[in-house]
Amino acid sequence: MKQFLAIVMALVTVPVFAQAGNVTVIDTNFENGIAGWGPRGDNRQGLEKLEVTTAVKHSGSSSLRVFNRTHEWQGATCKLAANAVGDMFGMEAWLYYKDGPAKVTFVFSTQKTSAQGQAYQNVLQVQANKGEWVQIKGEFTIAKDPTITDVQVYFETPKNDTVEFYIDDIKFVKLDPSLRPKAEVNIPNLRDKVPFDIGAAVSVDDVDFSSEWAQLLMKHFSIIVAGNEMKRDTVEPSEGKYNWIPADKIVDFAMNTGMRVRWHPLVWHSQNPDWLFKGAGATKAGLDQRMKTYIQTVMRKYRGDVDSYDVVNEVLDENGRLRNSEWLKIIGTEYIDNAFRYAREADPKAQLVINDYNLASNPRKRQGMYDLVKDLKARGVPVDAIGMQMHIDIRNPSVSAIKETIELFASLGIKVLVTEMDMSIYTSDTESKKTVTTTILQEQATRYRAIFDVFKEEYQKKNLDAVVIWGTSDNLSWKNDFPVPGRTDAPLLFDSKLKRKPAFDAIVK
Ligand SMILES: [Ca+2]
Repeated sequence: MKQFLAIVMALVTVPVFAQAGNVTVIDTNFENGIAGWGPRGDNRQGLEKLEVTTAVKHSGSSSLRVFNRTHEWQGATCKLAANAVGDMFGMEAWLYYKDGPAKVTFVFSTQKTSAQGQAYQNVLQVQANKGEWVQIKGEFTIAKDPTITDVQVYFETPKNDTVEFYIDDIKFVKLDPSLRPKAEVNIPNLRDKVPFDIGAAVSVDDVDFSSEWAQLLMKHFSIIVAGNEMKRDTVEPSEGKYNWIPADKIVDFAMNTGMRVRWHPLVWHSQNPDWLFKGAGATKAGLDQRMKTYIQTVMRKYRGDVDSYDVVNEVLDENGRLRNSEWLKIIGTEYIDNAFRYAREADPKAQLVINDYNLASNPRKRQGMYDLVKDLKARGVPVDAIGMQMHIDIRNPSVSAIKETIELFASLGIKVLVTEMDMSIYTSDTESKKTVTTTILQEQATRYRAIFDVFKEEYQKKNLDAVVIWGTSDNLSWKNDFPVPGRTDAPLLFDSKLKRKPAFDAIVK
């Protein structure tokens, strides 16, 4: 499943900006000039422009106008602080536009520069209505990475929109250390309370030993998988030029803490580098070679460290037929066979997984997966396990459907993994934002418990191998702002302050 970049929400329980220990690092109302704000990129053509204007304002008599944008990443940027690494920040700003589509999504992002280059992260987003000021507000952490030499904060509209926009009343504070989330110490270790290996999806920021998220991971989890850093657009941005830095950090963390590592994914239709399906190498034989080279380069590098791979990811459509991906169109149906064979050749001991979503909730897709794996097995293709992503919600699919799906797949003589579990508090892609009440959290806890009871039973029957949760704390879930911008979700076992939720208590009890 597509994972959006980490989104960090406001902590509603504390009036963040009022804390005495906070240090203001940016405070601009554009009443006295442009301060430290400027256009993004090298702006070589001088196209994008910024100016202080009195035509529109949120406060006082002026605001910052951002115009002549030719790319969606162009916006307004400012240096965060002289020494920003390892600190947590609170931010707020007001945004406005008056010409263009009825709605525009504004994104607040960071740009971190180190010797390796620049890393960009979308931190917060807000949907604006034309002609109305909207506030963007929240918190974020800059990882304690001594190689970072500069941190910029900026506002952009990265969903293919170059509208002219206005900003006013921007404030950034370095948060009082007492406000930072802390992993709870005197609670049971989740990993000791379930019989199977239990994992979590992480980002490279989480595995810094100074991070409280790292403390949480070490205490509760025995497997990690990268949410994004092991996807091909990150690993091989141009052909043959590999960027191992983020994946290495995650694998090193696991090796240093005695955790297993899963690799997600090797072959997928999404989050690929632009060159992959283009050029002279994008023929049937050429693309097959590009697939083989990638699979075997990754697996030989991490042989002995990474022990489980999503070899192919999301190869089925909602009708249970093969997805009409570039892989299928260019190579043909044998791309799946080949991917598994190349993988087995590169690392005979690794667990090779076919991973997909909606397998418990969509009977056609479940049957399609069963038929596909049965056929692969019959032809001797080395597939070891079916990965059920398990992005589910607080009502659906039923516990019995989950159990039946695991047992159906296990009847093929292979293992089942739960690879990306989370449980949205929303039951549709259109439901609007709601308050996370005790009742909702209790309902979620009851359902998590019932499903984990099935996992335990299926583990004891030797059907289920491991369970991976798609994240740690709710604020880092990809479910925030997706698929409804501005809608916050609470699908995981820990809240944004890293406190255990009723779902955690229900599982460990
Ligand atoms: Ca102003």
